[in-house]
Amino acid sequence: MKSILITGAAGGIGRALRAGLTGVYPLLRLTDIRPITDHTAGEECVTADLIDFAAVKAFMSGIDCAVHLGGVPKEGPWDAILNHNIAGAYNVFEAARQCGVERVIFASSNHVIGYYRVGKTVGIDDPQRPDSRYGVSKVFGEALGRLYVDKHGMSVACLRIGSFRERPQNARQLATWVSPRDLTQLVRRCIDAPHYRFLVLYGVLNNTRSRWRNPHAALVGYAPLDNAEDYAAELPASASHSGDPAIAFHGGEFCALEFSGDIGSID
Ligand code: 15L
Repeated sequence: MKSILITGAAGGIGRALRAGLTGVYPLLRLTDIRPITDHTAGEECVTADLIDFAAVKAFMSGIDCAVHLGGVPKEGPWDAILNHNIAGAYNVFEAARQCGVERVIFASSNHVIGYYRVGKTVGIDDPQRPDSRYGVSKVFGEALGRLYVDKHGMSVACLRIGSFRERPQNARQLATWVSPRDLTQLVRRCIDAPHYRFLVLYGVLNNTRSRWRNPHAALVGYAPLDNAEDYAAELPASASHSGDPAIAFHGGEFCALEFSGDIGSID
């Protein structure tokens, strides 16, 4: 892979990836709805809205591997999720197909499986249980990936990213934290790995308290270096309110947002 595209490159994950990928590949094309003006040698910057298919197709031209981070990074109003995450993801996959892009790495999220109880370890074959409109948009993106692999022979990796932070900030993140250097390693492994069809990987560390099985990690050679446990002593102990959706389920606060269901009936 020689020409790499990052959508959503001005965001937090985008900036970290940019730092780790610049100079590694002959071309790194960065795109975002916000202008990026400080490009260096080997980087190209394109300001574009993912809703604009012609613009997406233009920045996709000549790319070998697209890393799709763009969109709303948390729960949001339906219009925003529909446009930026759902239509945006469609435009990225479809433009990639039309431009002959070999591989797409899709930034999915742990919120596709948010409504599993924290006592259950979740793998990649468990049915998705999104916890938000945002989570639904990531389920949609993963389904698009599967479609473009089966129908068009594309190579796709979906990364169910956990809590991307410099360091874990609360008890939940002792299970869900992913550090900038390890997420960068995961993306590089997914770019560089020899041909694969469809992978689903948790973007998480080997956290001692991890709740996610990550069988495809070994396939791409992802070997995380950090472990949230190193910070456990600095963080308050986890509360045990089984009646609080923010604590009972994998998705944390996203599960509690707008919640009006019956927590006891969620198995
Ligand atoms: C995500 O997918 C979000 O983008 C981020 O804002 C965090 O909330 C993270 O998940 C998480 O679960 O901690």
